[in-house]
Amino acid sequence: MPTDLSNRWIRWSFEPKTGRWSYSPVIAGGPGLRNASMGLSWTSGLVNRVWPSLLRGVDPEPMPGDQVLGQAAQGVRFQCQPDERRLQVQVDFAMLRDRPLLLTRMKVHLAGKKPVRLGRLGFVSAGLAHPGGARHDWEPRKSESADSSLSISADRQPARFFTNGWQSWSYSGSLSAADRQPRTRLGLLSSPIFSNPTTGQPTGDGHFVADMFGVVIDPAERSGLLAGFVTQQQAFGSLEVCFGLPNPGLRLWASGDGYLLKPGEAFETDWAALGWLSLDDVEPLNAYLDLAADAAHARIPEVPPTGWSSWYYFFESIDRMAFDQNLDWLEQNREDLPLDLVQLDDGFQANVGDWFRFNDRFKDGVKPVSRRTAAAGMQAGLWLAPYIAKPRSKWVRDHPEWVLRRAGGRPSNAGYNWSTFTVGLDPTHPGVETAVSELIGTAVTEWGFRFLKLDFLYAAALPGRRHDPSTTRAQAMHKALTIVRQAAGEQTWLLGCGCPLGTGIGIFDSMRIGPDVAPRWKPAFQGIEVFFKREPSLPSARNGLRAAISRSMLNRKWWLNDPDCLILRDQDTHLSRNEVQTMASVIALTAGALIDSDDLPSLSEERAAWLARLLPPLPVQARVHAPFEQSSPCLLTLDLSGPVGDWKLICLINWDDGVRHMDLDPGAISLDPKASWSGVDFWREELIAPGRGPWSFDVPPHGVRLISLRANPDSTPAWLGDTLHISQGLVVAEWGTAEAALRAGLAPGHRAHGRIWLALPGRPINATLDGAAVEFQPSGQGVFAADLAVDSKAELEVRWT
Ligand code: 9PG
Repeated sequence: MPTDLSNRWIRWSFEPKTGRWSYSPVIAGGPGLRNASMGLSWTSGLVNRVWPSLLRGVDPEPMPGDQVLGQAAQGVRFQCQPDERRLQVQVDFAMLRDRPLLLTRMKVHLAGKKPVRLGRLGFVSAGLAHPGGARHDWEPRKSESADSSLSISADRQPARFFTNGWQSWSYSGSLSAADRQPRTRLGLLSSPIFSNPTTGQPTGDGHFVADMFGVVIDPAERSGLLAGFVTQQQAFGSLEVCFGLPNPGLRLWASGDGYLLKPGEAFETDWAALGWLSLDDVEPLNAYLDLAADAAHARIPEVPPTGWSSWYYFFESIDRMAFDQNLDWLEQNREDLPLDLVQLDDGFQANVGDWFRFNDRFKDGVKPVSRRTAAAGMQAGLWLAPYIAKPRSKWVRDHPEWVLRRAGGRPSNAGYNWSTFTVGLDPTHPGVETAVSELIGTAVTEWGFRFLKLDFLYAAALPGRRHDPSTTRAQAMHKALTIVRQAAGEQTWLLGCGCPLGTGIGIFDSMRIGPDVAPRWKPAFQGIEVFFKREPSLPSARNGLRAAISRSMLNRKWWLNDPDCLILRDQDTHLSRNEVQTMASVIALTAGALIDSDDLPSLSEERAAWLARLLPPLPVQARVHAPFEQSSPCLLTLDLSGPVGDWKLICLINWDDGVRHMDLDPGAISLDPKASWSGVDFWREELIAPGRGPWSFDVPPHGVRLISLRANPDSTPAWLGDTLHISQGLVVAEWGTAEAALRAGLAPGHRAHGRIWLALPGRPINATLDGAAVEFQPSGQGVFAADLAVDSKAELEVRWT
């Protein structure tokens, strides 16, 4: 267990007597290096004292320079004594001046003559003690100084852990100390897909792991400890936390993956980061997320993609005719639904691993696909999975040496998909590099796609022997992604999918941040839910939407989030009307990519109208409430403002299978409890009558209540809400009132229809939209509603008595 401080770890312990944390670096495979320990005191995020006093055997030096990762920093360096193999470890600790984070990294240098293979590089291994007191203060309160146990597991509100999953599809979210780490029960069919083998999959209660970063949460103290890695380009980082008393613990390590360290050479890890955070900050992870973004030069496009994908209706059976019919529909309906991107997914290629030939459904290849899409005024997108292959594919048969293999020569298992066990390709092999570069280059320049969805990328990071034995899996992954970015060019939009997250920062413009959605709420296999419904990463609307929320903080920090597609149809689906509304609400409010995946020509008028109401995408994402305290957060809020004033969008989500009664307290969403509020229920198209709150809502199973609230104005007229656009007010671009009249410039940006609600001082007597009469009906309490059909721009005039 974690507190068992074997000699494979850096030892991290808290000394109650001195109030100091100490580190003893020990490197995997080597015997104990001399003890080196230090104490750090941290107040308000600034270094105020570093004690080099507890050192035994090692003299710390000041770390050269005053910057780390481009940030002002101050640090110390420990050069540990070489062991008998003349393997020498250097450990740096640095504190950033402007961000409340402690950074540490390790460098291993081999002076001896015999090569060494690197195992785990341990950074932290400790029983976890919460020092209490101010949240950036690493010194104990005097009264608590004897307590070095896990004081955060207070009975009232037990500790929690936020886990970040290995790749796009892996489970992420907050877990309580009584939970177990979510994992697949499909064993070798799926584990290689969803989990990092060097992270492990614990099975006990309160025993958790995370990839790249995680947060230990103390709900009672409203604080948390972030532990993770800033970049993932050198060695994949893992975090393990165990809440089991009496031996709670935490460890953080980087995986050397058997990297062959040659005489005279050195290996350096990515920087790890540790920091206390406050749950009451609007985004507690910002310091860490920003640092990681800066360190890897994150790409954050201004505008999220809107579009259509072939996958979630046609799946692999997409053909040219179906594609063209959808494209034609988009062209014909452009005035109502101006979507930018048309993305052909899996199903055109001869085989996964045979990309330069096409199947019978795409006899003429995909060039006509991009050409027709461009002619229709849209951006063409193509799906490719360059680092995974089916075992009988051309690439594998022609080049068995490209395949990642285990020691005995058997291919590493990339998981079961497309009715077979798949294999991963070795990006350190020059043949793979050439082939993938050629594929990507051809797709962009020859086939004409400036948007590529690159899928199953984790397969490049499978464990296995590599052509270059002096490569960790993270370095191989980073190489794989650098190859595709270089081949695609800077101008191509790259969407990462099935990708180990950290390595994708700086490469991808958008990133899938959750499991696949599906036209059903819970996962199933061939229609059977029984055994599969609890699977955390199998395709299902629930799994996809939960991740869209739990990873929403990554949006516009590391890339634009891709929450996966909207499935809006009311036939060929198991999704209920409520479930579809939840999907539309969550995908729109998290404000990442907005891609529909239905057969558009067969979409009902109602569902096409729902899609139109999500366009254009919201300019900012909603705030997720209690993301670290709830495994399935159920409240999103978004503050908006425009010419009609300020308002708040509120989305209550019911993840349960039965109706849930949910109370909404004005204070909890920062509304003045003394003011009177009114608004509109978007999906029910109903007025929320003026009142003070608290409000109670019955939220249907797997459904939402999406409402706007605005302070009742002292003087009317006022815009109370609308169903023209999900924002309930952003369509109003101009707003002017005179004595007994108002003029509103409406600019939905496309043809839109819906209802509006106005609070008026008198009964409307004359209302027009671009000169044509509009009829208002009273909704009570001085509110009047009208149905409008607006061209991309229109002027509304209302006069009253
Ligand atoms: C195409 C699809 C779509 C989809 C991708 C990806 O075996 N699996 O666990 C598994 C997970 C996801 C998956 C396929 C298989 O879907 O996310 O959008 O592009 O590939 O094949």
